[in-house]
Amino acid sequence: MSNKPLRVAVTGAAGQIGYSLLPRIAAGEMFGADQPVILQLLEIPVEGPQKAMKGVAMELDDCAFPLLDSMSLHDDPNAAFGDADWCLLVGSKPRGPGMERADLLKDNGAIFVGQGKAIDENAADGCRTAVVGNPCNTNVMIAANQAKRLPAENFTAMTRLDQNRAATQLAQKAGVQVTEIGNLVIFGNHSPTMYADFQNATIGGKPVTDVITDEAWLKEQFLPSVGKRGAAIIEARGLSSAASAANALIDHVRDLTTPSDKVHSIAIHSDGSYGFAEGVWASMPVKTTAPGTYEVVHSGFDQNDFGQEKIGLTNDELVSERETVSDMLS
Ligand code: NAX
Repeated sequence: MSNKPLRVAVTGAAGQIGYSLLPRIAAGEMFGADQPVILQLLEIPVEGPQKAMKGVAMELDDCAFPLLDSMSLHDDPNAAFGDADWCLLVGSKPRGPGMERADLLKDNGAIFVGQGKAIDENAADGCRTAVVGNPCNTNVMIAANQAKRLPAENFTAMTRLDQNRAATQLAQKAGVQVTEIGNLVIFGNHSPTMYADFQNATIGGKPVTDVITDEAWLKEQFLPSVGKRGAAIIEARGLSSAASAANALIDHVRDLTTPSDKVHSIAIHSDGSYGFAEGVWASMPVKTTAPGTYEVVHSGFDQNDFGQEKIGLTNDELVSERETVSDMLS
């Protein structure tokens, strides 16, 4: 094993996504079977989460993962992001009962101001950051805005869980394996306004709309069901998605570090493609051109009036989130 270990910082290490995610990173599922990793774990400076993070680290030790070079545990983002090649920002404050979305945006925004600064000052040159903590599109914008040393393109947010959810729902409706679903992309915000673009997706190489001819189901059941799947999981499990979210982050980073023609959904710094406002972080189709580097895919995703309207709505929400946190952007 001759590769130099990658330094991977993970926030929210004692949380439920962290518990599903960390063993899979240490097992090589994110960065490859010949890539050792150093895990730099961050939790809030509070006794309970710090103690729980130690317990997670003990379990990782007990797995004796050959690829886990070492671990360090932190309560300070400056130390946790030191020389990090990847920062996986999972931890954030959950929405409490009666809390307005604007309050959630501002409370979490403050976390991502601090973490963006800490990444700017401490992470490796070329560090890539992926944000999971919600509201992830706006949180990543805030962090990137603080980290001027690094290009905005190095900051992404996760919509892969939404893509995976949508793929399975289409496959189940059509009665085929999920591997038959192609060209399926999420546009916009990781929120119920997202648009799972079934009109350009394929099933067994044919347009979805040729295989699933029930347009009312696609528009009135499929789309809301993908957008509200997180709430349905909470209703069923009493807890939010964790194993599927960790799995989606594995997919997100693995596909972003593996150059190929495969199209996947990630929320990126908008250059105005697909009509998104410049400078918001919007999910759209990309393909990976070099490890950690992507380009927006333009062909194959033409939008009719319905698609344009949906993209317009999710863009409006992203713009309004940006306005809510404007005092955190310089
Ligand atoms: P948990 O509440 O189980 O864990 C979050 C952990 O983050 C806690 O241990 C907490 O102490 C820690 N934390 C909070 N602020 C921190 C900070 N400033 N620095 C370091 N650690 C901090 O939540 P979990 O289920 O793991 O979910 C984590 C985040 O993922 C939430 O914001 C959640 O909304 C978001 N999700 C995003 C998804 C996506 O598709 N983008 C889907 C799944 C998930 O809902």
